Amino acid sequence: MLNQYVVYHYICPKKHETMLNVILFGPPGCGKGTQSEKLIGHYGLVHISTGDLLRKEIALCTPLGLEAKSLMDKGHLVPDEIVIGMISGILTSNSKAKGFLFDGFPRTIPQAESLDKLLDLNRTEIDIVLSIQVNEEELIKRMIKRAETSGRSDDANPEVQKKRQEVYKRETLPVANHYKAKEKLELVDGEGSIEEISARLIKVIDRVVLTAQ
Ligand code: B4P
Repeated sequence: MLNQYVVYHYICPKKHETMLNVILFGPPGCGKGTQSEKLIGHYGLVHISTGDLLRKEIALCTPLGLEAKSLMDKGHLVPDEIVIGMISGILTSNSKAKGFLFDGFPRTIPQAESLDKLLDLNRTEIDIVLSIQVNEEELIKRMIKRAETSGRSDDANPEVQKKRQEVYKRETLPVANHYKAKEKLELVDGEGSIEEISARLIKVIDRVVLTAQ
């Protein structure tokens, strides 16, 4: 019995205690991208936005970008294999990071399960999932405003925006329950000024994660 214990701890050394891995979760337009900018600066994390990564591929007209564009323009999600492949590469090439801020990922249960496995391989895990709560009327207002300046083809069309909200409810909302079952989910009010919301997010991270260390 003692030998088994020793072997287990030799093969499975402790998790990286100092890493901080955060998921920003919520519907399209809730402010994930906006708040990510604040949090990565505050905690020194590597920012992983699957939306930004896909838009870079689109700008470069890569085969992946062309496939992604046709789906994103209709309000659909990009296939899990593509997105998981992108994340896996970034985790590997940032193995010395202080932690990661996942923005817009995972968006489906298979993506969440793959992320958990990838982090486990790197002897780390998700510390906290911050679910940004914004009512639908406010979301629509923000998206209309963003469409005026973003140049994003998926922002311009109200039908596409509606589709994205439907896809969110059907495919992405279950991800919240996945992390709720692991006691990682925290709901945060996403209405008010950008600074007020950042302060709320930081307060929750500090309370839940840093005091637990
Ligand atoms: P994303 O790029 O993730 O975009 P988003 O969900 O629309 O926006 P976000 O929540 O970041 O809102 P933002 O801060 O901009 O995804 C785009 C598409 O890529 C998806 O539809 C999908 O097709 C594809 N995709 C991405 N990840 C994928 C994945 N994992 N799997 C499959 N497909 C994937 O805020 C919105 C607006 O509100 C901004 O204009 C901002 O200025 C404003 N705002 C923010 N906070 C505010 C506040 N407090 N008050 C007033 N306005 C505010």
